[in-house]
Amino acid sequence: MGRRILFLGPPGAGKGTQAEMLARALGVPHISTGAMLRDAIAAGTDLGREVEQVVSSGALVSDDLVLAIVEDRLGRDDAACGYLLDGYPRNVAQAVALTETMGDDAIEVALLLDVETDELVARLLKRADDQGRADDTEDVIRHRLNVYLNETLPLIDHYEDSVVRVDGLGSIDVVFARVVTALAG
Ligand code: B4P
Repeated sequence: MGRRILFLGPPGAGKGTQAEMLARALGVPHISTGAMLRDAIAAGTDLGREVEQVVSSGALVSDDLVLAIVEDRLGRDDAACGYLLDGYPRNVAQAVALTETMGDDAIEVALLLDVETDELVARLLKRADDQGRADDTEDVIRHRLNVYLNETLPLIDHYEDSVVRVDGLGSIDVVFARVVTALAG
C-alpha cells in the first residue's frame, strides 16, 4: 500500500492546487470530491442535477451521496497503491464512513493548510473573476467558511496524531516545498 494522504484546510487554502501537484509527484490518484461533483454538474448527470443547488449555496452535499462516489473511486485499481484525498472527508461522519470502508489506516497523514481568512476570501474572489465558479461569490464564500468551522474543523481532533500543519501563505511553489518537507518529516 502506497501513501494515503488527506488534504485538510478551509476553502481557498490551496488544497486542490497542492493536491494536484503532489499527486503527480507521488504517482497516486488525486481524488477531489469537489471536482467530481462539479464534473457531474457540468455533464448534467442525475447526480449533477441533484447536487447543483447545494454546491452553489456553499452547503455540504449529503454524506450518503458523497460516500457513494468516493467508494466507487477508491475501488478502482489505481487507488490500490495509494491516494490523495482532497475535500473528503469533510465532516466526522464522513471520516467514520471512510474508516469503515478502507480500514483504520485509511489516512496516514492529514496535511492541514493554514491560511488566514482575509487571504482565503481574496483568493476565492480572484478565482471568481478568473473562472466564474458559482460558489465563489462573497456571500457564499462566507457561508463556506462557516461550514468549514462548524463541520470540517472537528476533523483536526478526529485525526489528532496524523495531522501535520503546513503554512499555506506564500507562492504556490513555496507552499509545495513546505508540503514535501512536511511529508518527509
Ligand atoms: P471544493 O472543491 O473542495 O472547494 P474548496 O474548499 O473551495 O477548495 P479548492 O480545492 O477548490 O480551492 P483551493 O483551496 O485549491 O468544494 C466545493 C463544494 O463541493 C463544497 O462547498 C460542497 O458543496 C461540495 N463538496 C465537496 N466535497 C464535499 C464533501 N466531502 N461532502 C459534502 N460536500 C462536498 O484554491 C482556491 C484558489 O486559491 C484557487 O484559485 C487557487 O489558484 C488559489 N491559490 C491556491 N494556492 C495559492 C497560493 N499559494 N497563493 C495564491 N493563490 C493560491
